[in-house]
Amino acid sequence: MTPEDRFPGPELPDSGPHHPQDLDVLPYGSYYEPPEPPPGYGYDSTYSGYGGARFLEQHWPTLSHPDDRTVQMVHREQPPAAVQHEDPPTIELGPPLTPPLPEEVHFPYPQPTPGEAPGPLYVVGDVHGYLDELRAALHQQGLIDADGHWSAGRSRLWFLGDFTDRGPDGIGVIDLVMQLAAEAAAAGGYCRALMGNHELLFLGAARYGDEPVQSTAGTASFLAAWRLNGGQQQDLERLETHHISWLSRLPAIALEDDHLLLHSDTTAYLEYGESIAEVNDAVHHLLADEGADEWWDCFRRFTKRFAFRGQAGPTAVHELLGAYGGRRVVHGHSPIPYLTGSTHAEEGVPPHVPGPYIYADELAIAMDGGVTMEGRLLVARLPLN
Ligand SMILES: [Mn+2]
Repeated sequence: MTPEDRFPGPELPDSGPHHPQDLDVLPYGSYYEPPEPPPGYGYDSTYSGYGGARFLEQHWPTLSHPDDRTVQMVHREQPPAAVQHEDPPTIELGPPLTPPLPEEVHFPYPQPTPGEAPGPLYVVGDVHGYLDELRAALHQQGLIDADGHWSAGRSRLWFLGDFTDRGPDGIGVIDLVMQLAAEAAAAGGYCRALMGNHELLFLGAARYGDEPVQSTAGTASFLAAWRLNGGQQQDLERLETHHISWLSRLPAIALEDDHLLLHSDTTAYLEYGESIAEVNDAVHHLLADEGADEWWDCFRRFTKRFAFRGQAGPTAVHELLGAYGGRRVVHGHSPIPYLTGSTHAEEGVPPHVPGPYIYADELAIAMDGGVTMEGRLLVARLPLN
């Protein structure tokens, strides 16, 4: 039994999906927790049974622009210092960690000269409508300026999907990513994005609404499932044709510098093709030509999670790498606090997410810092060591 097979759902109204696998990120605290955790599950040395998982501490500097409104828009409360000291330490396994990120803000980003090699590669985890947090995180990495415009020259930026739902401004997030895609291309770099399961859900809600779809566990509808999974009415009302066109053409997977980028930590991609092009073509064909039932089936498959956890995790990663290439998978979708089982540290205290989470024998990097549960919106430069 895979972890997602045991994934519980909340009590659902009759109009909603009935199958646990149909559900995405559940409300804080309602996730499946192993009834009997493996010895040392968590952060001591026996965690090596889970592949030597570790956090990569991501230190972000305090910006020195006091009049920087982009950053000042973020008003998230930080946990008290005393609590931070009690947070799980970095796993002391494998080689020592090398801080991958410089301590200073790269702003303005140095402009490359023509003929230069491809710019540095960055990835962004799930955004889920948290536009202010996204702007702040991109600015802190020097990828956008204080006005929200691309400032990273030939850098390559990949979003790992899930732009809308739960947070306040999903359409604003899509607008920003589309804008950055144009600006980056003009500067010789690029900004690209993967399709997450919430893109399928959002597009399905817009296209099929309350139309019943055949779920394996009964009748469901995209609109009901979208609302249950954090769909924001104002996003649906602001969704325009050009958004739909852009979202519908996003690739499901991509390969960059030996990193296999995908949204969900699942091997379900293999059910859509034996190569990256096959998978992406299959999804595009499905969105263009197939009906609600096929959309729903695709959404359900790309909502599975946790395939890279546990003892079978590295094998699952190798399945994907063997088919599509690359030496590591980089994914979003499953918030790091859930992957690490650190969601219930203390009542009212946000989960501690020091940075990207490396696990599955160091074959997988998790990038969803759990911004929807007061974690962190992660932007990381690859490779991580
Ligand atoms: Mn997702």
